[in-house]
This record gives sequence, structure tokens and C-alpha cells, in this order.
Amino acid sequence: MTSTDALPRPGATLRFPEHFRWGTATAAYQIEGAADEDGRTPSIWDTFSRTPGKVRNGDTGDIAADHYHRVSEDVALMRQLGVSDYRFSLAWPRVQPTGRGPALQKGLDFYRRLTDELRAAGIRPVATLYHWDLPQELEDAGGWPHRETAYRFAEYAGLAAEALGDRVATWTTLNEPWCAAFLGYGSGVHAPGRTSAVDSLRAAHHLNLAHGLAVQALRGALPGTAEISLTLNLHAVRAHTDSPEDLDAARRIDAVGNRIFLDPVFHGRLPEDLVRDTASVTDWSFVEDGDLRTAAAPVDSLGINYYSPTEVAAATPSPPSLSPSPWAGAERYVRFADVPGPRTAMDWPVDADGLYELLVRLRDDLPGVPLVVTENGAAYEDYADPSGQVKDPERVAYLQAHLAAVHRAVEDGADVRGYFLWSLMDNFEWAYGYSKRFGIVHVDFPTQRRTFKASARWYADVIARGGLTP
Ligand code: GCO
Repeated sequence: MTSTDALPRPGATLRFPEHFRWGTATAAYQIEGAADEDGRTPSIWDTFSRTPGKVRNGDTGDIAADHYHRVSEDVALMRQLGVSDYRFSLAWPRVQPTGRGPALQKGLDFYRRLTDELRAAGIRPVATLYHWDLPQELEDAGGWPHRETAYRFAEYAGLAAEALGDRVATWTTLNEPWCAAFLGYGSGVHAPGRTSAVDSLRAAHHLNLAHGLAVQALRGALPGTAEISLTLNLHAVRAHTDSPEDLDAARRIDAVGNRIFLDPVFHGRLPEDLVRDTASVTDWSFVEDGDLRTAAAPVDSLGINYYSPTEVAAATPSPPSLSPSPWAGAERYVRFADVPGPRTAMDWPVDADGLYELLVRLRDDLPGVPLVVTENGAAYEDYADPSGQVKDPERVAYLQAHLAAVHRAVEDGADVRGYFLWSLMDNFEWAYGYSKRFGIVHVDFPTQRRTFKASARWYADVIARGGLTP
């Protein structure tokens, strides 16, 4: 016992509420690997990453961080961090290969093992049902623009809940339906790489429908105490100036980027301005009677993924852009302004005020809905130095600023229940492959060696003290 150990830890000057949830987050395709093991069938991300030119360096999730074979080691890392929660996702093609028919017990056994180890370590399992790995067979049958996919998702949700309902503490139906719909079917930079404005809007609606149907399936299979949520990457939209034109441009992006999900899920309606803005793209006749009531199935909390703000200005309507856009119906009327200040390795602006702005907006727009920051973090050019240490001071600074923003929002009345850091470990960063490192644990992929970065030790201290000293 060294002398300093005997001293009481200096108290945190920004203390979080007593039962605040401190967690880390990952996703199946980004960390598991074992892509063809134990009956798992290809997802759209297996197909997409194996398509030349789609993912940097031709990286795939075939091995990733090999988490499928390293559950005990990785849960031990989380125990060392002291996290109360671990947010992960179930791989649909592992639980229900091809997206139809009975559940696959070997696939479920992996998640039984993972959740058992988490609970033995005193960590709450927070399971996301859909973190983008749609079974390829369902994409071949039409994918998210196809209504049937929503019913297939509800069936999968029921199978997962029946098998794991006694192990999982919080069920999240979807992660970032905006990315799944608009990057997957609009700009095409994510799987399945389709580029159709109307399909991206159809996909968004069917994801809302799928969410509501899955909530029904979960409520039917789970005990009444189960917590059910949805995670959205809401855009912290700012107008470049307060001119009417720029304010209207920001409204457009808020409609197609945020309220396209918030309004159906929390108000059972489509945003009227969105329907007007997209009249040249679709008449929304794919929305059937009852769909919006289904989408509005009550949830117990809303997850928010935040990384950086979005600044929007009006653009003189240009001819239809050649490159496909994720902003159906808006792309010709807006341009994205540069947000000044430091950037992360993703070239995303570092601006914690955007997180504060988002949380207090939801405090006002969704009174009574508990919030959890289900993802926040940053990529930087991390490496192990000759002593084997991975020092990441920029990430610590980023995390400090964003946790201080969460604290400020809580002080101002936002009902934020937890913060899950993205990510536990370096992993497959979608179209960037392994070139971007978001982890607080460094992964040397050739050897799969895990090393705590300085940010991991910093986060463990924040958790131990229940807050931080900026
Ligand atoms: C997302 C996804 C994560 C990403 C992270 C960094 O929010 O886009 O949930 O899978 O890896 O956000 O881009």
C-alpha cells in the first residue's frame, strides 16, 4: 500500500446523479469476427465489405477484434474499468440465419455466454437488436424499403427476447435508423450501398414500423419490468446565420434527419413539413393506416448517439446533384457549413456544446422521456509507443468536454440516466475499416492484443469517483 493510496480520492467537482449508468458500447459486426462460424449467415455488411472499393483497404468484419473467441478477456477489461453497463448488439444472422425461421441455438449460446459473464461481473447487459447487420437474404427480398422486412424484424425480436429475456436488462430495438436508411439506401456509402431517395424514405418508414412491431413483440415476451429503448443519432442542427433562408435550410435537415424518427415514434405522426419537402420524391402512399400508431409504441428511454454538430446554410437550388445524397428532398436547397475548431481523425468538429443543445432540446420536446447518451467518443491516430503505452490526450480532452456538457444538461433539468462511451475497443469502423480507432482499449489487430489507453484509466477514475474534475 503506497502512501497516496491511503489518501481519500479528491472528490469530483462535477458529480453525476447517484445511480447514473456508466458504460461502454460496441456492435456485433464491428468486433465479433467469426463471420462464418456456428451457422452465422452473411449480413449486408459481409456482402458490402467484401465488395471491392466499398471499404477502405478492403477491410471486412471477418475477424474484426475476434471478440467471438475472447468474451472472458473482454468482460474482464470491462470489470477493470468498473462500468455498470455494456451496450452491445446481437447479430441478427447469428440468432436467426437468413432472417426467417427458428432461432439458431449455437448463435444464441454465444449471447447466453456473454450475458452470463457480464452479469457475473456485475455489469448490466444492454442489447441492441439491430446495429445494421440485416441478413442478406432479406435484402435480396427487398431490404428495408420493402414492408415485409419490418415483420421479419418483429419475429426476430420475439425469438431473441424468448431466449435472452432473463439475461438482458435493456433492449434497444434499433441503432441509428437514420444511418441504416439514408447511408444505406440514399448515399450508398453504407451497406447495402443503394442510391435511391424514395427507397431511403421507404426504409426510414419501415424502420419506424419495425421498431413499433418489435416493441410489441418484446412486451409480449418479456417481464413487465423490462426496459425497452430506441437509439437515434440525432443531428445537433444549427443554422449558419439567423437569416430566414438559413433557418429554413436547418429546418429541412431537422425534418429529414431528426423528426422523421422523433415524430412517428414519440407522437404517432409524420412531420408535415417533411411530407411537403419530399413531395417531388414520394407521395408517402407506402405509409398504411395504423403504421404510425404502431411506430408510437411507448418506450422506456431514448438513446442518443452524439459526435459533432451540423451547421446548415441555404443553397441556391442547384441542378440535381450528381453524387447521391443522404438528405432526400433537401440536398438541392442546403449546404453544410464548416464548424470551426479542432477536428478528430474522422475530420469531425470537436464541439461539446452540440451535445448540450441536443439534450436540452429533448428535455423540452420529450418531457418525461429518460435519456441515455448511448454513444459518444472520438477517433484519433493512436499507437503504442516504444514503452508499449498508448497515450491519447486528445481523446481524454474530448471525453472531458462532452461529459461536462452532459453534466451541464443534467444541472439544467435534462433527465439523462447514463453515458456509454464509444467505444470499449478499437474496431471495424464501417467504410473506414480498421483505419479509424475509437476505442479506449487499443487493439493490435495482427495479434489481437488489448492495451488500456490513457483514456481507459481516466474513464475508470471518472466512474470510481462518480464524476470528473475538468
Ligand atoms: C454510429 C455507429 C457506430 C460507429 C460510431 C463511430 O453511431 O455510427 O453506432 O457503429 O462506429 O458512431 O462512427
